[in-house]
Amino acid sequence: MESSKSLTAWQKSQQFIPGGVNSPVRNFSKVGKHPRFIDRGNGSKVYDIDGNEYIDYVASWGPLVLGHAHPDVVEAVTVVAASGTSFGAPTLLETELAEIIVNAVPSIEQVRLVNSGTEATMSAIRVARGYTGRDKILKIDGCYHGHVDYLLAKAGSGVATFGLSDSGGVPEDFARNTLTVPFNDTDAVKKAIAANTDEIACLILEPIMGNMGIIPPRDGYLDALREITEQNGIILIFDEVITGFRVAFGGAQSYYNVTPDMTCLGKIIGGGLPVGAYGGKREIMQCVAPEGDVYQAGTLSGNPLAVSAGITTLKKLSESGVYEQLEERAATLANGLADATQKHGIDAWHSRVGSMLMLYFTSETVTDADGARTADTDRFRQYFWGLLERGVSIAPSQFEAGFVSLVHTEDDINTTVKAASEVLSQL
Ligand code: HOZ
Repeated sequence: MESSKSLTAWQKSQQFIPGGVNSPVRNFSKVGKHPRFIDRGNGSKVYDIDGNEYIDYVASWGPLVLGHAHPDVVEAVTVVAASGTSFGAPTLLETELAEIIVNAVPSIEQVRLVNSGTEATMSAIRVARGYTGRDKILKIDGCYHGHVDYLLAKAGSGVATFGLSDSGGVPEDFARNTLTVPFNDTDAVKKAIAANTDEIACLILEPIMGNMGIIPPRDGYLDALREITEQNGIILIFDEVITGFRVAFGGAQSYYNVTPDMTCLGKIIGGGLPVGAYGGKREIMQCVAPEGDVYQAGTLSGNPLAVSAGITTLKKLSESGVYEQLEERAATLANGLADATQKHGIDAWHSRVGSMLMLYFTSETVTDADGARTADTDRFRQYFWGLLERGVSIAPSQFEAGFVSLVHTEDDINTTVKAASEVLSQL
């Protein structure tokens, strides 16, 4: 497959941008060779600058549940842009998006829009600390909540991809109040709380881990966390930046019927434009300035373009049959991949919740970050390139997620399974 234009583009971008990319995993360094520079996307496909076509399961790392350049999203953004791209003043669109979110997500009575998932988690934790008057926070090994200083300890996504335990540039003091426990382990949570009585402001987690591959919660795990945190006056925060409006219209909390105190959103609610949001019980959100003394602000927060793309996307997702279609297509893909690994005698763990999925190259059952770390990343590298060379694009890391969107056709899924089977037969 010809990729000389991408190679030249990458050589140039590295002169001006660290690693030639604006987010680390994109530079393909953990799978080797060079990244493909994308020219355009349409529906389920992306096209690189050498003219290659790929069936895309990266979906901009989750937001593009309607696929690339959905005509309604493009029209909404175009119409809004013609009236001005930013005002730094309230608009009716912001209330419209907030109302949709409040009506959809069980835990959210009030919501504040920001510009990224990182801002959302950072702000939610500040609010939880302000509300409780406590400093310590509890996070889960392998959960990734953006690049907030004190949340990079034992984080997933790029931190896991590059094998880092945490990030340089974060003073020890900043992470002093971050406690970490394994996923799917309620005893570890109880122990951490017992050792820090009345000191923990919040427990933050991805209810379905989506930055270490895909790791679903065990039956009863989220319910147990709800109970334990409630008993101890700890704010339970679900980071639903990936799962929000992805696994169900009301997110993982409605999928599993467990309501946290606060929720962080991003990705899908911006329809492919930069966005984030955090919300929760009215009483807690009333701590946010100007109602309360917890400060958080942003010049481009509630940006009209992002908000209009988000509203259009969420309206489409509210139509009947949408989540059933995502489930059916993703199940067909996951089953096809499982059959292929079995047929070719490959040790694999297949993980899927709704339209999020991951194939781990391991003989272990993956129920937490340590399980995910047993995966053979060299095998993943070969699998990744085999797929890419056959016109199928997945995230360039074992520790990210694959996303099926509403525009993936049966044909796309069959082509993908056929390509994967060919690749697996050669591993
Ligand atoms: N680390 C994020 C996904 N888990 C974003 C990756 C990117 O956009 O490059």
